[in-house]
Amino acid sequence: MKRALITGLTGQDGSYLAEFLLDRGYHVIGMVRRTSTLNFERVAPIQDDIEIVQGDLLDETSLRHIMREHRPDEIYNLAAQSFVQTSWQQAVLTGETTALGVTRLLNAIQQCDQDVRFYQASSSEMFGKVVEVPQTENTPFYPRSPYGAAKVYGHWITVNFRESYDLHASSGILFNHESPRRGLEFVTRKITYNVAKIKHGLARELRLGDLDPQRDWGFAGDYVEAMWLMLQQDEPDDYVIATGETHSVQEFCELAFGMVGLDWREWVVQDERYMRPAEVDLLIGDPSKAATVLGWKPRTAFPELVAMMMESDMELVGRQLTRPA
Ligand code: NAP
Ligand code: F7E
Repeated sequence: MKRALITGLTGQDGSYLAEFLLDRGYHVIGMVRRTSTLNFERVAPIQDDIEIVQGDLLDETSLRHIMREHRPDEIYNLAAQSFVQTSWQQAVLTGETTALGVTRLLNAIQQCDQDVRFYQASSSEMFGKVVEVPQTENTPFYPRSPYGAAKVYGHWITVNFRESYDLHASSGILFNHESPRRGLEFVTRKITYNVAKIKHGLARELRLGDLDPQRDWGFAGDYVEAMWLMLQQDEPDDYVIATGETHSVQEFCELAFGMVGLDWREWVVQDERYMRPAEVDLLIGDPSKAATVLGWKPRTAFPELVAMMMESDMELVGRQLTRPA
């Protein structure tokens, strides 16, 4: 039985990846950090099938301990301070976790078991103010936030450890991927959850920032398969994972409101508080290397993704309404 360690188990991607690996017969070890209240909501249905271990990307000793005690064959480093907006307010913490955290984990691997296969969750935010359209594995980086800058560091330290120590370390440059399990602060889920509240009469408006940015949005459930495929290759490498389509925040609003018979223009209010000091205007990835080498293709089209999230949030808000006081 193969053993996989997932950092960031409690996040959106961690939960989908854990399900994916359990289905393939893996022993899944999920790293979680200590919190005063449990936040296992996303993994609740599979919690008993996973070995949960405590560790923190800020604490290298905890990572070495996990390596020695649990001897994983594959490590998926999904843990990060992942919210771009917060990265301006907490730039140092973002760097400690999202950048140096990768080095701490790679150090632990290098010292404990160099045969481990390692996946780093890199991001399209590294392309930032894009210098090429569409973006490929060879497009130069131009990050536009402390988060983007931290991910660039995490990406290059992964490449460096691969080249320095011959580690099987791969980096997936994933474009935005969403799901009903997306955090409520990210724009897609903020939209679908609030549209559901408006439709149920629980909210009167939706306050958003810039409606013009365009993103290449895919479904998280499709993207975790690509992470796994990267670690099954004979040679480690870097791959862009994307749909090859781009849509604006406004288009997302139009679709989501339209799905429940509402006109977005009557409900959306623009609010300075959600504008960013520097914006990423346009992201669109070219996933052809992943298609050719990994045989990976996205399965969920954009309207399907919006519909999946809308249906889930309509049901969730409906349940909240009918719950006895
Ligand atoms: P997410 O939902 O924000 O999950 C982040 C996870 O990291 C959570 O489990 C969180 O734990 C954990 N974490 C944060 N700080 C930690 C620390 N110091 N030590 C250990 N764990 C820590 O993110 P996601 O959307 O699943 O994304 C997964 C990864 O892919 C992240 O690295 C993200 O930056 C990257 N990425 C995401 C996208 C996307 O569109 N989703 C695209 C490209 C790259 P708590 O639950 O305790 O907070
Ligand atoms: O913003 C605009 C905002 O926060 C998308 C993370 O998973 O994907 C994610 O980063 C766009 C931006 O995601 C609001 O300005 C407008 O242009 O959903 P988001 P993100 O910043 O693209 C990348 C690939 C990652 O790696 C990250 O970890 O939407 N926008 N109004 C808004 N965004 C938010 N959050 N809230 C608004 O009210």
